[in-house]
Amino acid sequence: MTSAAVAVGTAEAVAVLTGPRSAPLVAVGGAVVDLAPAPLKQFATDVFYVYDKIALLIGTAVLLGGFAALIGLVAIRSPRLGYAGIGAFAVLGVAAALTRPGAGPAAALPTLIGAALAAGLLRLLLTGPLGSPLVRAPAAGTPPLEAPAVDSPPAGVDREGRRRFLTGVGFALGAAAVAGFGGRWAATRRGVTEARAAIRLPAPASPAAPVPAGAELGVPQLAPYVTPNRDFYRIDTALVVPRVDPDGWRLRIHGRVRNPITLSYADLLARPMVERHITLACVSNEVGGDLIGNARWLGVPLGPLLAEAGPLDGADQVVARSVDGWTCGSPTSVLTDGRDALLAVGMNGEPLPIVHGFPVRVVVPGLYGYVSACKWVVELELTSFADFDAYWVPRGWSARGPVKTQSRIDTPRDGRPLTAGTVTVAGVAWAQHTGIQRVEVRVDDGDWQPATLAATVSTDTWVQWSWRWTATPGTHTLQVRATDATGAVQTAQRRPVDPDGATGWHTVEVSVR
Ligand SMILES: Nc1nc2c(c(=O)[nH]1)N[C@H]1C(S)=C(S)[C@@H](COP(=O)(O)O)O[C@H]1N2
Ligand SMILES: [Mo]
Repeated sequence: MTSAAVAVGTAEAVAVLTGPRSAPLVAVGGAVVDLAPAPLKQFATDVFYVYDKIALLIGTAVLLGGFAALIGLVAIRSPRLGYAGIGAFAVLGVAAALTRPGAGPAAALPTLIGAALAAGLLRLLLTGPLGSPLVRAPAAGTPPLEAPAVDSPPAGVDREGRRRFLTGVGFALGAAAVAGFGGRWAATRRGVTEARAAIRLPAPASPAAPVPAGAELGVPQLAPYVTPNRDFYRIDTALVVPRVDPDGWRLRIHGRVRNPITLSYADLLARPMVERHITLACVSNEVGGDLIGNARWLGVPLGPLLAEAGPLDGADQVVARSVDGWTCGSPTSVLTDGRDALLAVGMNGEPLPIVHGFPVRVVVPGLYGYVSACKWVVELELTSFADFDAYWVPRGWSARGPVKTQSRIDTPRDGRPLTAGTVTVAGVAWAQHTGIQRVEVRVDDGDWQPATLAATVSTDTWVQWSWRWTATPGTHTLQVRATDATGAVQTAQRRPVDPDGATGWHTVEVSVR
């Protein structure tokens, strides 16, 4: 157990040098994430929600700890099996680290060094100067029958030995903790935060349309028209947030193109920038859920860049690849139809926050994030839908993910006690790149009542709506539905988030006194 703590702790420290994703906990955890069957992953996500990553790391640590305790017990009986156990741990860790996307041979180092130290420590504990009381060999000349029992060293004789043993163990555990947590801390602090803080983003050649005063209804509990960065939802598979240095960053546009292009961060910033409000939504957003946000993005339009690369015939999919190997695929036709599909570098007036994809990510109005919004993007590969399935597709999600028209009631909240009289019912509705024409509310299956729509800057964002209700005492059900700009009414049919986005009307129950 102590040896394993030392192994993992040391490995975490070494991983500072070889990159956080080569640390054994992260590597094994990452492999677990990628290999886990979709339903299991969905279960884990449902149960732990945003804590699933922490839970996975803790779970992996507990597993390793249990394994280590086992090695320890075995080692007392047979040191050779103990070393074999450490060897097995090393093979597992190295295999996980080396098979992570983008891993070089150096990725094996943290685990190897950690395991070597663990083996050395095991040796010390078993035979060395720490003088383990557990496997004390009978003194020469002592008849075997009088040998001390393995689990109860005789009092007095071995008290000193045991004290030294426990001190050694405590010291090793402490050092392992310092190395492990220190390594993790250094790994997350280094460099990139400073690089991000030093960036001065250029002014956009085409600035965002100012948000009209009428976009914000100012109703308490109603989601603000523009979501502050700190409140913006976060979804990704990254156990450790990738920390990409903008100086070393390159974007490769390649695959089925006439003219492959490689861009540096400086190349990107030198191109004419546009700034647009775009509402990003997650396909996993339940009806009434909050995995959606609206931000002002600064970036380079993708359409002209792709045109320069010159997609070849049949290249109907653009696969964006993240530095951590995650991929998503968007239809080439969507990225080149003139909408503001962006390689974004700025979010609400600052460089992209690290968790939202610093230094560069993709944002496409009208597509769910899992088929478009690649964070920490380093590659755009032109291919076809027939030839390549992006990350979530083999895991049961649809290859195409246009956003579905949806509406949400933000106030009153479900189950909220209200006082009879005038109650403001309000929320948001979205149909990115199509636009919302109408929002209606109904009470207890009564007639649909038209809500008032707030202003927006474009069809690429959500819109706030409100409706004044004269509430009467009793329990009531409120429902909302939206109609998009083409006249299509949001479907009542309840469908789950998989494979391509939830449908149904958001419904809340309130009791009025
Ligand atoms: N590299 C990477 N990019 C990613 C993902 C991911 O797992 N890895 N998840 C996508 C999904 S499913 C969504 S909904 C959006 C969320 O972006 P946000 O975290 O900035 O809100 O990021 C997308 N980009
Ligand atoms: Mo998502």
